Formats: sequence, C-alpha cells, structure tokens
Amino acid sequence: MSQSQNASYDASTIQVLKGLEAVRRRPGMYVGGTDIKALHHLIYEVVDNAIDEALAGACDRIEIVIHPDQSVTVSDNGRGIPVDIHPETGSSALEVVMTTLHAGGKFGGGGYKVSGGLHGVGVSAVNALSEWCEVKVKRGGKVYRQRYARGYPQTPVEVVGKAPKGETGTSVTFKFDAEIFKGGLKYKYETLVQRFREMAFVTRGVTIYFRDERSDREMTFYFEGGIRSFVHYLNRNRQALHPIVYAGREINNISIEFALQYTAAFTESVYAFANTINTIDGGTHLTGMRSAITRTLNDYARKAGLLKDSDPNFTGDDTREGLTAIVSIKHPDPQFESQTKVKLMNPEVQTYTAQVVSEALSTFLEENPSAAKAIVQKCLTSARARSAARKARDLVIRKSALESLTLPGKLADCSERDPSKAELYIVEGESAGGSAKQGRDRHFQAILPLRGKILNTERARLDKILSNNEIKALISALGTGIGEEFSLENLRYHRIIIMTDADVDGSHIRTLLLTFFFRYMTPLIEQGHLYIAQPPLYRIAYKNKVHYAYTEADRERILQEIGNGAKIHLQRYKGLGEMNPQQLWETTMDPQTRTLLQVTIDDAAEADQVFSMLMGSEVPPRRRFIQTHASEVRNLDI
Ligand code: 0RA
Repeated sequence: MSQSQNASYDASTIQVLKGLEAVRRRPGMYVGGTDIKALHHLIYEVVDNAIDEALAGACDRIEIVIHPDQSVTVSDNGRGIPVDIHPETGSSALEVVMTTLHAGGKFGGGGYKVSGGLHGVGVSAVNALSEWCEVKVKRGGKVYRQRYARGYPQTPVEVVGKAPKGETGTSVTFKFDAEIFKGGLKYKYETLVQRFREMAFVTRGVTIYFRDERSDREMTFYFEGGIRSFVHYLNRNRQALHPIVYAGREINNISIEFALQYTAAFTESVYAFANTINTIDGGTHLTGMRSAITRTLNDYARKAGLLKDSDPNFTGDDTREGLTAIVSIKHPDPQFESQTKVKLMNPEVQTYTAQVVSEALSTFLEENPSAAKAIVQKCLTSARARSAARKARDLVIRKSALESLTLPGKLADCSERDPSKAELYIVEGESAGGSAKQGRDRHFQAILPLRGKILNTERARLDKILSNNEIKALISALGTGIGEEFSLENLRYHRIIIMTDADVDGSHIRTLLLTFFFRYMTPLIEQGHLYIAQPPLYRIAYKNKVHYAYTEADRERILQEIGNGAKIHLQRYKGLGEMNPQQLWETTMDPQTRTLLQVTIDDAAEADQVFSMLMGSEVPPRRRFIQTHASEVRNLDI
C-alpha cells in the first residue's frame, strides 16, 4: 500500500520536474518566446487566472503592482488556490497548481466554466520562468505561503498568519528569470495599461488596479457598463448617430454579448474578444456579428422602403463605415487557430452570435425609427461613395497605366535606380522644396515639394483623395499604387522622409501625411520605410563658428558653453525656407549628421484614435490635443 503510494508520488514528482524543465528549455512553446511580448505574457497569464475567478463570480478586485526591481505582484480576492492535501500526490494542492503544467482551472474536476488563459499553461509556467516566486493564499481563516526558485519549491506550504474573517484570495509575486528573458527587458506601462483596460471592459463589475512603482504611476479600471462603456470610450471623440445598441445572452453554456453604435466618422472600429482575449485576427464571433449586421440592415431598409427595388443590397463594407462595435464571447472550450495568431475557430459561435445580434438589432430598429433612419442613411451614403470611388479609382488606374512612365513634373528624381539606396524627401512648400533640390545629393535623394495643405484624409473619402493633385503626385512618385492595389514591391524609394516646418502648420501637414500613409499604405509604415526629418530650431553663430540647436535644451547647452559677454548671433528658424541649401543639407539631409525619426505603428488601434481625434469632425478634442501636446510635436511618432 505505502509502496504503491510512494511509487505514484515518485512518478508524479518526476513528471513535475520534466514539466518545469520543458518550460524552461522551450519557453516559446509556453509563452510565445523570450522577448518583451512574452514577458508581458507572464503577467497576463497570472491575471487571467484571477479573471477566471471573477468570471466564476468569486472575485471583484484584481491588483497588479510592478516593483522597482521588476518583480510583479498580482493579487485577487477570489477563492484562493486550494491548499488541502492532494490525495494522488500527497502534496498540497497549492504546490501542485504552482508546479504542474495545466493544473490550473481543471484541478479538482469541478473547476470553472471558462478559462481566460490563451495558452492555458497556467501560473506554473510563470513560476518555472521566474528566478523566484512567492505565493500567498488566504483561505479558511489562514494565510498560507510557499516560495520557489525557477519553479522548484524552496519551502513547504506554511501557515504564516491569520486571514481576516471571511477574506480569501491569492497573491503571486514573481521575478522573471533574466537568464531566459535576456537583454535588460523592461515591462512597458502603456502596453499593460491597454490590456488591463480591455480586460476590465469585458469583465463587467471587476475593478483592476494597476500600479507601476518604477515610475510611480497608477490606474484603476472599473466599468459599470462593461462593453457598452467600451463603445462609449471608443466614440468619445466621435459624433454618435444614436444610443448604443446592446444585448447579452447565454446559449448552450456560451455567453455572447455585443454593443454597437454608428458615428459620423468614416472609419470602422470593431473589436472581438474571446474569454477576455482580444482576438486581433477575428474569427467566428466577428464573422457572426458582421453578417448579422449587414443582413438585418438590408432586411430593415427593404421593409421600410429605404432601399428601392432597383437598389442593390448593402455590401458588408457599406455597413461598416462609421461603425464602432464590440463582440465578446465566453466559451468553456475556446479553439484558437494557433498560438500566435489570435483567431477564434469554434463554428457554433458564428451561428449563436448572428442570432443574438440579429434579434437585438432588428428589435432596436423597429423600436427606434429615427435611429434606424440615420443608420440606413449612413449606409446609403457609404454605398454611393464606394461606387463613386470605384469609378474614380478605375479612372486613375487606367490613367496611371498610360502615365506609368511619366513621373510627376514637380518631382526632382535621383539618379540611383536601386530603391534600397534611394530616398524621397516630401517637402512642405515650394521655397523649401527649392532649397532642398539645390542642397540634396542628387545621386540618391529625390525631392517632391507639396504645395499648401494636402487633403484632410479622415474627413475626405477615397474618391476625393485620389483626385487631389498633391496626392496623385505622391502616389505616382512612390510607384506602389494605393489601397487594394497597393504593392510594396514597386516602392521606388526605401526611405520616405517627411520634412516640414517646426511650427503648427508643419505639424498639421505632417499629421495629414501620416494619416494618408496610415490609411492607404499601412505596409509601408509597418516595414519601416517612413521617417520624419528633424530640422533645427536655432542657428547660433559665434565668431566664425556655427552651431545648430534642435531642441530648447540644445540651445541652452550651447549658449552656456559659449559663455557670457560673447557676441552671439541667435537666429530662430521659423521655416525650412529660411535655410539656404547648404544649411539645409548640413542640418537635415546629410546622412552623416542628420537625425531621422522612424515612424512605427506600435498599436494601430491607438493610432486610429489619435488620427480621429486630430482629424475628425469634433473640434474641441482636437484643439485640446494639439495644445497639450504642442511641446512634444517634435517627437510625433504614431
Ligand atoms: C485551482 C482551483 C481553484 C482556484 C484556483 C486554482 C485559483 C488560481 C489562481 C491563480 C491566481 N489567482 C487564483 N485564484 C484561484 C478553485 C477554488 C475553489 O473551488 O475553491
């Protein structure tokens, strides 16, 4: 008897060791790598466990604290990890959960209905990848504690105190193992904030408190309205056309909720979540919602006589302009396409989601005729614009086929024909364009001057954008085509550099250009081809030496260095046009001395927000943004 118990104890111990070693040997398999993303994943994995407690109705507060040494504490007021002796292994359940792969939610049979963890490896994988880890559990009036190093228990499960009456919960503190996560990685506050905000939106009623002791910043998220609050938040700078439509239902143990609202904007902001995870590649929940919206709007518009017999049905695209929507499902057994691509695959979810959305949306349309009319009107305008855009685009494409060899007249091209060595400067204004043409190295630097303000691409539509002369010149100079016809292979310059004045107009034009590239040539940004030039703010001449200051701090430093009483000539550059060609070359264009800021898309969703705010039809938020960020515009990086 005791023999066989020993045997099973040994066998399971060996299994535990093997499991922990496997995680340490191949972290990629368990947390998706050893980079910053994987590092954030460690935190998410523990928070997901706490969210599971919240989804089970056992927890309403989660706290995450990053300590100065980059150790992290995640605490919750859930039931607390069980601590009783596990009959098969003879060890505490707490130790089993912390050291055995996949022992999380499934432990004890009953477990929970849904599990948030994408990889579902649980807190044991985090433990295995931590230099040290400490877990404390409040349960049954006591506080239990165990410590680990690289996943191995260093202490038994000990009672270290009394828990206040009725209080339960789990608190995990871990320090990632720098032998595995190499290169001085640091958690990024903004990325974590965004994720916790999303988690709080889709887990209504839970409070998520986040503190970063490294920088003394903190945030608390609590959303009474759940995903309705989410839609409200996304539309905070847009003009809504009607109240938010919402429904939530449970079908066959799968919970489905959605919220939607149309706005006067032209862009679509739709996000899909499965078990609180942002499924960026969509999946069956998203498809279900989209098809239901299109079908329901078509049915309603026909019945209400808003679509005539001769009109074609709205396409999916027609019903997406100005749409802000969230779909969030919770499934006991979610199937994802793969570990990295976040896409929900469960087929039944499509049917159920479509059912929930159709029912709720058609009821809303019946009961709110004026809202219904506004929505259908928006779709009609969008359908008309799309057909106009198609015609305009066909025209442009046909024309550009004829003109494919003719580059725009304003372009001063370079002689280099290898795109990887060629640069294009997009320069604001004819006079600065003139200086740039004279100052450049014509072997590899091409100049395209842009006159005045190009179109505001957020408010304008594709058909208008394509017929704008400045944009046409830009598209044909780049050689890539646009939108669906966009092809990065044909890019004629691998460095595209936006060079504008360091003033408000310059920053506006730069934002317009960034909007255009973001909306219509996204891969060009993603592949790192877009840059912003950094012209100096001041020229400081002293005796026969000239210094350039690129920031106010630069200016202070240079003036200090020169010292008092000196005969200094200080010139503030109000525009690029004030520099002669030689100066422009030295300060802003010479690869040996210039600074370029590379434009990145760190987070398309956040960029979408900034663009709508800067460009959208709502004026006050734009003014506020420009005012509060005026001192930072030099580092505008979307
Ligand atoms: C196993 C079983 C139960 C809860 C947990 C694990 C649990 C894990 C973590 C990790 C962080 N916070 C957590 N909270 C709970 C179910 C407990 C029960 O049924 O009483």
